[in-house]
Amino acid sequence: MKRIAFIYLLITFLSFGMGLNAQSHKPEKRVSVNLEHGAHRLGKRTDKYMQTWRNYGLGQFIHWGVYAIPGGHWDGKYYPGAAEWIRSWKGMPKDAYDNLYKQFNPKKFDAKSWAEQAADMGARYVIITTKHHDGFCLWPSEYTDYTVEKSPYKKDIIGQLVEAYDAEGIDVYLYFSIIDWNHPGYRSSLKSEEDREGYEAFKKFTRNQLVELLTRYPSTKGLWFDGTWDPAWKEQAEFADALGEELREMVPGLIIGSRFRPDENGNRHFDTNGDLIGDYEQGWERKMPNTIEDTNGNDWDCVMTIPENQWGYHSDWRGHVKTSNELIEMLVKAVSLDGNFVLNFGPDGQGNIRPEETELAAEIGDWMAINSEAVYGCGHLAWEKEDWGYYTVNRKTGKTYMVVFNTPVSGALRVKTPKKNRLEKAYLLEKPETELNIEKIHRDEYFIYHKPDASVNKPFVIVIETSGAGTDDGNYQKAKT
Ligand code: H76
Repeated sequence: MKRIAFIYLLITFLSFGMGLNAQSHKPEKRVSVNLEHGAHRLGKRTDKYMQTWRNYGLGQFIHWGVYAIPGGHWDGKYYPGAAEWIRSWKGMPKDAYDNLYKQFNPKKFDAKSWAEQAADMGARYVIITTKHHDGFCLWPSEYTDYTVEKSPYKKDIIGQLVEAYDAEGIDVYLYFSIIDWNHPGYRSSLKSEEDREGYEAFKKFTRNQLVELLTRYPSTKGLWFDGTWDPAWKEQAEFADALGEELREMVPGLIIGSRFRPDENGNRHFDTNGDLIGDYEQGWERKMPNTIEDTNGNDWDCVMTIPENQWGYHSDWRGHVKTSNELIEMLVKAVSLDGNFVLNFGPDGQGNIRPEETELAAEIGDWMAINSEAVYGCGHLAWEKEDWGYYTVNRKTGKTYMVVFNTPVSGALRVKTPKKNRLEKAYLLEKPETELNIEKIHRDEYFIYHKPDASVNKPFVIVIETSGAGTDDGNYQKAKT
């Protein structure tokens, strides 16, 4: 048995090569072994809950916790890492960090205004940190004292957010970190019997907290796990599988991505056979696929920070900060490749959303107010990719959109339709009465002429209509949405 496992590992190593360093890339070469804790389903989930998820397009991520108080600084020193990781920094005294909760009193926190802002931006779902790696709980957990209840603020933050986002019709997903620097039994890896004993207690605690969360907040639509790269967790295939099933039984249609349970060989995201574990691929963090092939035909989400790598509040953003045009492009690109785009917000220690985020949310919201039709309920259209931007197609109606980010100086936007599919009509989504000129160049190849006014500095959407074979590419239909 051991020998077989070794040979298997060797083959895996040789055939997958050294390039496999990302969190989740499907192994090139498929093998087929029987797994008890591998993928429990092949292909996409087709139920109504997952269809709702698939059609969100845009989501909001919230990272909030006691790390928002130091905001990436300690003792006048600048912490160059991600603000929510400051406790792990050598310049941060752990004791001081673990006592920050005694100052946690966000007087400006107003769940309703956060939810309204997210709705105005066009977010259809939100992922909220219930507990990040530091272990601080934003709900009054009965399984630890390290919670908001013991802070001067006292009140249940998750409860307020769930209520406020529910009221806005924004579906709530709970972020939960498997790493917990506060729990005495927590270990990143298990090196001794003592470690293992402690970790058993930690596993019970983890299970209890998750059951507690779904019991307290039954409108939760899914769980977004993090920190599951720990070697200790990678040994917990059986436990995590059973836990996942238990949680799924609590909430009909519960959605859990691929960053949760490992298979029995410790493979994450994709099991030993190369099949996706969980309901969608959860490895596109601060990066995106470039082609539909990169997605392996799976559902996926991309979670994105506004600066380079800051999730929690860092008072001093350095380096490139993304603009609304960049973020809108990422959103549309995600939708065009059958994914969701989730934009992160890191409120400060008082509960304010920072002004930069507020401005971007408003700019994205202004664009969505006009163009969201090309986002919601839309997915991939398997036409040749063009330099001007991205096609999206409504999964139900087949209505087809060109979202244009780069206008050529000629004003001629190339469209190549699939065989026997004629381009009949093109008009601006914003001004449906303005028909755009279409010129046929070769067979199946057309130019649509449109050059926006020089003052236009936002992407725009052209609706196109075809006749003949129809726009059905047979690809998005597979999802039965
Ligand atoms: C690394 C890491 C964590 N995963 C992101 C979603 C953030 O929570 C970051 O701290």
